[in-house]
Amino acid sequence: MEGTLLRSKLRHALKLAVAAALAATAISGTTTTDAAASRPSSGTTCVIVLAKIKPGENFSREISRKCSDDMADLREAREARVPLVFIHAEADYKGHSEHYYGEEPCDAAGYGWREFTWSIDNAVSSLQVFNGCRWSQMYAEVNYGGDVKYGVDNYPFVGHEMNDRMSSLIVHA
Ligand SMILES: [Ca+2]
Repeated sequence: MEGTLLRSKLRHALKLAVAAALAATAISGTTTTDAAASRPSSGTTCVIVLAKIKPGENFSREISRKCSDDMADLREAREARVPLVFIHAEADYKGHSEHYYGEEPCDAAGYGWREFTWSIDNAVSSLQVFNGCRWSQMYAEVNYGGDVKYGVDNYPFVGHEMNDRMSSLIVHA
């Protein structure tokens, strides 16, 4: 009698374990699929216009953001603005790209990204700088934290130590 009860309990425990394992698989499967689906396609470029860092702040506010597969759609957003930094999800300035423009070229205070948007966070593989934004500080964590790489000029590849890890960035003259 006790043996039967024990077997019954064991079967029940096994069923629960299998159910839990299936649920875990389903959850991780969904998460992976969603993350892959929500990444912009490799041909997509975003043009983002930034304000200068204000006194008392440590990051640049976004004034506008427009994304498209067709660069002609982005012409208006680029006009009358100064290119600052282009970051790309693949090496050699390829893949999904975020093109940051500003109201003015870089000065000593420069521009700061305290937290990359989800579409490029932990994905940057190459970086181009313009208009005096020569010096860069690339951080592995948000809010200018974690490992840092001090850069100068362009990077067709940001290096194995920072590849697909960057979450915040400062550029300045
Ligand atoms: Ca990448």
